[in-house]
Amino acid sequence: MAESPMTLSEHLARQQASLSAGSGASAPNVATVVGRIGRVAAVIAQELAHAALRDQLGYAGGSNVTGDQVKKLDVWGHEIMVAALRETRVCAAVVSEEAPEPIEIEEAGGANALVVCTDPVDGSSNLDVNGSVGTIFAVRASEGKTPAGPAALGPGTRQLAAGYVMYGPATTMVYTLGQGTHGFTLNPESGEFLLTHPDIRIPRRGKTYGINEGNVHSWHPGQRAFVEHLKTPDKPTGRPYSLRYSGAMVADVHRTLLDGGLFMYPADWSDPKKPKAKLRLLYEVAPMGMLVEQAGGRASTGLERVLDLVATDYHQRAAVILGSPEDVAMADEFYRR
Ligand code: FDP
Repeated sequence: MAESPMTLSEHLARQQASLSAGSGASAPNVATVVGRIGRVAAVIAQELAHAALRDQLGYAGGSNVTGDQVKKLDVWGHEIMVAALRETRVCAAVVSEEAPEPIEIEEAGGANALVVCTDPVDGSSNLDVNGSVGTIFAVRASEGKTPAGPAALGPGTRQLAAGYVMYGPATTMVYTLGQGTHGFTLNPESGEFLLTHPDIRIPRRGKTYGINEGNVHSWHPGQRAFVEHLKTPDKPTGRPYSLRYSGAMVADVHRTLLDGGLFMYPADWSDPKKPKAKLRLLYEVAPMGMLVEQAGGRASTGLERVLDLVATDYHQRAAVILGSPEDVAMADEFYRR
């Protein structure tokens, strides 16, 4: 009989053991937080499946700090995520898309406490059309600071863990503790995540690109020339690439991780002195950057490595081009020309 797949908790325990053997004093806490996010994700998946039946779709009224109109499920997802992280007693602050300032958790503290940056329900414009949405998170060390929120700032290389959950036909959780990128599928009967995609390796090159091409008028000239290049037929290099775009970052990054190619959300260069990006650095771009790099891919803004970007604001925005290493390198080259 085939061996039963490893559960998320078993996998986290192994990862934690090998981290603790090195310099990972906060490793047990990181594993606790990631495991807890897995449990919340199972509850979110349930709620999403029933949302239309419970009048949970649609807008809550008002907009969040980054100007997006807030949906009822955004608010609900934020509340349940913060409550769950509070229960871990090792998370000292939460930076959430739905809160202007970090939420400080006084019960947790100490040298090995953590800060979690999260977008609890990302891609929420897909909610009302029953499209895929996700949860994105990153874990950083609190550095013993009080308040702990400011420890979320700084470069993405400081992330101790990153991950996402994709609520699609199946619920998938993908995480990294800096030792490879691993994917799990939720067994809805047991409520447990099981290892289905161990050590994901992104293909060196892909065949697809994902981008909101309606914004072509505002792109950097290098971005425009690059997408034109991807669309120009050339059999030996596998062009034209096919366009795949769902409008939910998690779903688009998940496809890119597994199949290769590119997910891009470039900045608006209408005013070249002030390029404006859309996606948020702390709880969208930087965590995805870590996951993709840990799978052998690359994540860039076109001009620099995503993980080197220094966050100085909780809701800072950043451009992103991520995916297969050779494809992202080619994008960077177009930006340099
Ligand atoms: P949404 O606005 O629906 O929350 O986080 C922002 C995000 O979704 C990403 O998930 C997604 O990749 C992107 O915005 C889609 O933006 P466009 O609608 O501008 O293409």
